[in-house]
Amino acid sequence: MTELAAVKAALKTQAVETPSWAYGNSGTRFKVFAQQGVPRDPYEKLADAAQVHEFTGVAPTVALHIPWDKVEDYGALAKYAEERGLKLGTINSNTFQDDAFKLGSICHADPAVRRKALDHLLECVDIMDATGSRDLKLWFADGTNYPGQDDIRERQDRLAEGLAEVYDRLGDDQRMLLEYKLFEPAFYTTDVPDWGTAYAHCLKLGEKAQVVVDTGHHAPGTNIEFIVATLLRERKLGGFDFNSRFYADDDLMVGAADPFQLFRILYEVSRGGGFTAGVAFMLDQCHNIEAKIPAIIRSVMNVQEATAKALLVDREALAVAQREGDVLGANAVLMDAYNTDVRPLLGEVREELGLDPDPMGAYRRSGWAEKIVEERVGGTQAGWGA
Ligand code: AOS
Ligand code: ZN
Ligand code: ZN
Repeated sequence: MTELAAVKAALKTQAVETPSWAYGNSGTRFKVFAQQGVPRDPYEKLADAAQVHEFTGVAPTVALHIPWDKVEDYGALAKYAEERGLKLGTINSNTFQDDAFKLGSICHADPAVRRKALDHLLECVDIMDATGSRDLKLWFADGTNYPGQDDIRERQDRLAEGLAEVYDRLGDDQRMLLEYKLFEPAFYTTDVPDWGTAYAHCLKLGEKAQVVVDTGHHAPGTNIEFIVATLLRERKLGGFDFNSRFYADDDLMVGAADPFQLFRILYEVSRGGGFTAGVAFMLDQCHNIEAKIPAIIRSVMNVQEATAKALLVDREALAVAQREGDVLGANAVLMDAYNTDVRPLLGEVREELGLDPDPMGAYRRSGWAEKIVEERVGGTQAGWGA
């Protein structure tokens, strides 16, 4: 049987990185339903992120997005974060909102546009130096909408050339995390559409280049846990952008649409040593109709619950059943863990961390939501849907 103390210890050291953009107003291309009290600048995003970490105890870092979180003094921003128990996390580049990038950024046919995109990526690495961030996350909206629009192969050559230049700029302790996405905003080809393309480029670049699995970036029905197991086995899983989807890249609260899939993914992470192998567990979500901070707290709790269930799988019994070809027995071992109500266990973990066992209720009782509405008038967020 799984040693409960070890499970609790793993749950206490788990870290989920929250995205700065999830605290601000964002939405879909159809509408951003602005909410009162949202952050007006990166500092207020960090103040909100500190609430998530205060009540969950496992959200100590915040991913930044450049230019949405550009500031004059990153040292001051890092200090502000540390004073609230946080650290600045992954730096997310943005080569998808400048008019020049309409036909692509580092895959663009025009070398001048590629240079502009690369200069932005190199600026992001400069910011990593200033914030002490380990990871640069690269998601490229680059692609085409019509057959014949551009040369598929040449775009891969341009991509490889650009990635190599950024890779060479990275410091010894820095990484680039290349994120793939099946489609959107390009609708015919996307230049990094799947795990195989991302993996092939990262393999050529070297060990500081790793793949990011965004759980909303696959065709419906894709077996994501197979991709996770394979990338872990190849030591090329840099991290996750966790969210939920019903149909596309919906960016809903992780675990809300398919908690069983999240459990299967995290089982493969636990099976492949992913909780200790430098895998970044990031959220990448946009909360358009639900209150932001509670939605992020819920997301963190969903990751915790799926992790707890994954860690409770009786590996010895599973291995025996698998070796014996006991199909129903092996499945039952996994389902027993998945069907375990881990909320009491997580309540104990939180109490042992000196936290309220009910993070959501504790946040609601804290009065923070009312405070920020009163203090922050005219919240805005340059970013999704802005
Ligand atoms: C876009 O769909 C991708 O999920 C990106 O990872 C993400 O939204 C972006 O990094 C935000 O900056
Ligand atoms: Zn993402
Ligand atoms: Zn996405």
